Amino acid sequence: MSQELFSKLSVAVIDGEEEVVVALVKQALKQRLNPLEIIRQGLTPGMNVVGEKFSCGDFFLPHLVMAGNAMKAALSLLEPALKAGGMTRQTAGVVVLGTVVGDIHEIGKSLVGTLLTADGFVVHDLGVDVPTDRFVRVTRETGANLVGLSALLTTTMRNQRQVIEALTEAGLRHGVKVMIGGAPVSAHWAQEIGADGYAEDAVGAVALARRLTGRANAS
Ligand code: HCB
Repeated sequence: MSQELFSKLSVAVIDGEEEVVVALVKQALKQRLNPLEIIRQGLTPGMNVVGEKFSCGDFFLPHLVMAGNAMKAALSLLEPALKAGGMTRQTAGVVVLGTVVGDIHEIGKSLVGTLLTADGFVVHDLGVDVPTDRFVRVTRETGANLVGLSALLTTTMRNQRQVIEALTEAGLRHGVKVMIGGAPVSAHWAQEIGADGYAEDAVGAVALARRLTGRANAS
């Protein structure tokens, strides 16, 4: 039953049907389906198909925009449930989070922020297209112990390296861990640019954040 609903959700995301997506998410919440599974099995597979179709020229920019809007509407409906399902309430650490300069993809980054908040982290979400020096400034001002960098474009991945270098130059790198994510990014890239870790999705980002901040065994 839930599988059928997840498939419908994927199709609605692919079609960029925001109203249908919203109605289906409401239905899923009413059925008490796990919000993370709604994202994993319904919304994300739809987004992946949109990306593939865009790659091969079947879809164009408006399709990305419509799917993006549908996903954002869905996530704002799911956010209260995601936060209510938070695993712990203790303050776990302070995170500065953002999508690097030149890149306006926000959905994945925001989802990471929501789940980190739910897990007890204090999250300073700087948004998208964040200048490198802003990451440095806010890390210094907040005393953050973790920086999360998102990049969805092969052309902006290198700006993750730029932020790490700027943190080093500012003398902040020893006191802060850096985790990276985004579709073109990998564990190998994290190693290459001197990041402390890579997470494939928001659940992985929470686990990584816990590990990097010394809370690996916390419930
Ligand atoms: Co965009 N776009 N896009 N796009 N877009 C991608 C990313 C492509 C892969 C599509 C494709 O060609 N297959 C592609 C990039 C190709 C490349 O560089 N290799 C692409 C392109 C080319 C572009 C433009 C250049 C298109 C153009 O203008 N011609 C343009 C770029 C503008 C710019 O940034 N300067 C563009 C624009 C857009 C929008 C604005 C229309 C829209 C974004 C809307 C928004 O965010 N408000 C958009 C969308 C929606 C996509 C796709 C379809 C979905 C992205 C998404 O939201 N996924 C995407 C294709 C794809 O990725 N499959 C496509 C869902 C979220 C939940 O996943 O991977 O973002 P996520 O995040 C995960 C994960 O990576 C991890 O956790 C998240 C949650 O699970 N994570 C982190 C992310 N950040 C992390 C940070 C951490 O510290 C830890 C983990």
